[in-house]
Amino acid sequence: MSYKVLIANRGEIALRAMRACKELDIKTVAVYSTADKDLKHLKFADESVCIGPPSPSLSYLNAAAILSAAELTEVDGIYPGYGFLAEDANFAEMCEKSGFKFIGPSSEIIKKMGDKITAKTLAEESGIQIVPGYKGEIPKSEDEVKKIVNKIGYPIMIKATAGGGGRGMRMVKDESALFNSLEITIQEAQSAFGNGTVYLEKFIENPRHVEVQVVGDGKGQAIHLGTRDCSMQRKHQKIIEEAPALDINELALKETLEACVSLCKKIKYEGVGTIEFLYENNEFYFIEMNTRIQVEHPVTEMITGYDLVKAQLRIALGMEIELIQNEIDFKGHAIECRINAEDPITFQPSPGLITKMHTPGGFGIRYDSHIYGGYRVPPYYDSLLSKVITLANTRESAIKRMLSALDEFFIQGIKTNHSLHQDVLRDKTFAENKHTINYLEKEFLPNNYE
Ligand code: MV4
Repeated sequence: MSYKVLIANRGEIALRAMRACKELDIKTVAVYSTADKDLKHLKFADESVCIGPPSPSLSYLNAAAILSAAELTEVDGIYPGYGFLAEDANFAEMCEKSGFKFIGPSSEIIKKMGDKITAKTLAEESGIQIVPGYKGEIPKSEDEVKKIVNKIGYPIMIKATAGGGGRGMRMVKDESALFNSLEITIQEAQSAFGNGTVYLEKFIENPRHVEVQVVGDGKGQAIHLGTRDCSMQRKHQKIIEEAPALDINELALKETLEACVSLCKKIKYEGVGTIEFLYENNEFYFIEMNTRIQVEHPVTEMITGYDLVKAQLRIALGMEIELIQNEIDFKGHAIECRINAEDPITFQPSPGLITKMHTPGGFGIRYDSHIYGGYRVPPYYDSLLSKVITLANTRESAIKRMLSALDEFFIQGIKTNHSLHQDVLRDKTFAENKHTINYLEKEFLPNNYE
């Protein structure tokens, strides 16, 4: 049986998917916007189809254009990657109805996890600890609302059920701001998502961001691939990720990993997924589940030797898949640095021509990127250029190896955040693994903090 897949994405993840397809003897169709005709993966695709002008809404987010390309090239499945249409339940449903396999969970599961109240309820039912709060209907009576919030205790977070990834949420310090914040959050959610439903949570003040990688076969079998720590971030953009998350309470970890697998078994989860937590004072608190491959998936691959993108393709196309928890061994520590085309101080995007570059390599170093000398970074998309990943026996040696990799790595012609990475990797708080989600913005970069 020979398969053909359309890769509905661009940049490094399109190249990552292309490489996985080749290893599995899957034929590939690349789609690209007019701004992306020089993308590296197009050179390796069996076919490529231009799907529209540079604007994402007219190309990579244009479901009709992508489905037309799929019809034209008669593919079996569509690989969404991350971003763009990867968690769009309507797109997944359109794929299903047009006879193309959406490479990921069913549209029904994407929809359920996209509704954060439903996701929290499913997680809770599987024994996952959730952030304490209130997910019922907000009562009309102000006194009743006050009672609910006083029981949670200030500060609280108001979150839109249709939000996620930092969108549609607001922190409330005390009762004086409560009703105004509620009204604004509901209004904004209504206009941004067409759904004004909100829920309330205790505000977790200074947590780490720890996530669990899961894989399900869609038939009730599921495994976890351990944790990642993604606490080093700015404005919801992760900059460094690592696996596994260290200094985690052993019992809480064991219970959380088991409950994550239970959730996947219960909903017959298909494909790869990430269950996100806030971690503070030895406790995990579920926040949301992402139903896609994530940018930081390589750190998990490095410590397990398990190819997550190949797993996505195999599961979706009904190929044989080995899914036994006992076969997963965790070895060493992996770190990923995201190199972005941006000013290292102002964080302004810096697109343009890469005049000259040199990539890192060597023992324990992985380099995932679509860029090359002479490539022009277009201004229309995400600024991610390259992911440098190191694997070593310990966290300390993985950091050392990363510093050595970054020493070799240069990009000329555009600005990148290369120097920010070097500075963070040499930071004492980072070295001691004491940073939380607030560290980069509030302590490391206080002058840039707004
Ligand atoms: C929170 C929180 C504190 N308390 N919820 C931001 C993204 C979305 N996934 C959830 N987010 C948060 N939810 C409660 N109850 C703090 C954040 C948060 C955050 C979470 C993970 C990684 C980075 C973050 C940066 C700012 C705020």
